[in-house]
Amino acid sequence: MNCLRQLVRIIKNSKRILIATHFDPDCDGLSAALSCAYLVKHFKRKKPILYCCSPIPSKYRFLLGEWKFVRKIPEFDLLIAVDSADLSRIFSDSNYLRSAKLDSKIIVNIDHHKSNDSFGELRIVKEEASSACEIIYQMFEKLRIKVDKSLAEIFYCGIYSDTGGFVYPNTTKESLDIAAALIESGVKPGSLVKKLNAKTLSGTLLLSKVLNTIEIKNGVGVMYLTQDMLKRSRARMPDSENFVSFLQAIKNVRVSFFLREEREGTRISLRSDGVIDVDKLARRYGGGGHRLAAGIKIKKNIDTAKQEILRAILKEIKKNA
Ligand SMILES: [Mn+2]
Repeated sequence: MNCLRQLVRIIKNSKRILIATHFDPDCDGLSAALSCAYLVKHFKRKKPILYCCSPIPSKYRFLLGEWKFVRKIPEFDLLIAVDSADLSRIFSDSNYLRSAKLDSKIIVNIDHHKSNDSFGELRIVKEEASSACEIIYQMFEKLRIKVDKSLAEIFYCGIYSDTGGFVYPNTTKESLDIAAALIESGVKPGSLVKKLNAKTLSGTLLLSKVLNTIEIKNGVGVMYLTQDMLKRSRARMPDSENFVSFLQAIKNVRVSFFLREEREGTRISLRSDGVIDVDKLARRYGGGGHRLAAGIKIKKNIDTAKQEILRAILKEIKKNA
């Protein structure tokens, strides 16, 4: 039986369905969870529960419509995990993962990360897909389920974000064909993207502080964000989600990384033009992602992390030269 028919059967046979996306959710992660909720709703009278262990950034709330996410793990028998390379991205509480509570559950893994560790009974993992939303859209297409305007907007935002507005190398004919179909379903790209990209003043002030820290060395760009900058610009961490793209857009920058000071260590976003595989590099530090875009969380301060990652990147570039 193919994966899709298996998924439909599992959905039909489950009583309590939990759809979960990763912590610090991005637009694709949220949109993938929401579109899955539409999918489940098509087959079940009872609505699924949506779960994310961190708060939903306010800039994405317009996508939620009738849905809300819970932050406490409820009772469930089926877990559909989206846009997450492994279960620790979903359940940040490692005690929960160790507690064997998941052993009795059916787990479905829908993802497009290269670093996906193949968890779950049913895996729909497509590395070549631009986004998790692209994979889920194709399910609707194959199942011939109608995509209404509000769902089309959700899909469009997810694909738009993960392709950097149809700019990154993961932009394919497939993703653009889907975008065109979504426009046919009622999406107005101009006004929708305006809503999606709307910045707060504090977020823009934060960007100016972060851009002030840019350094470029041998084709590698680096910049950072401290808790103090957040405080001084009255911004929030999610405001800095796409800052790294400013760095990677600079002429002659081949690899870039953006460090953010967190309560326990540093979070790092990496981008590459293809000269090195940043997923491979990130995995050495317990992170991962895609070949051209990846992330790391380490328990070191910004300065130490910066030196260490810069050395690792320069070494990798040299090796590939
Ligand atoms: Mn994604």
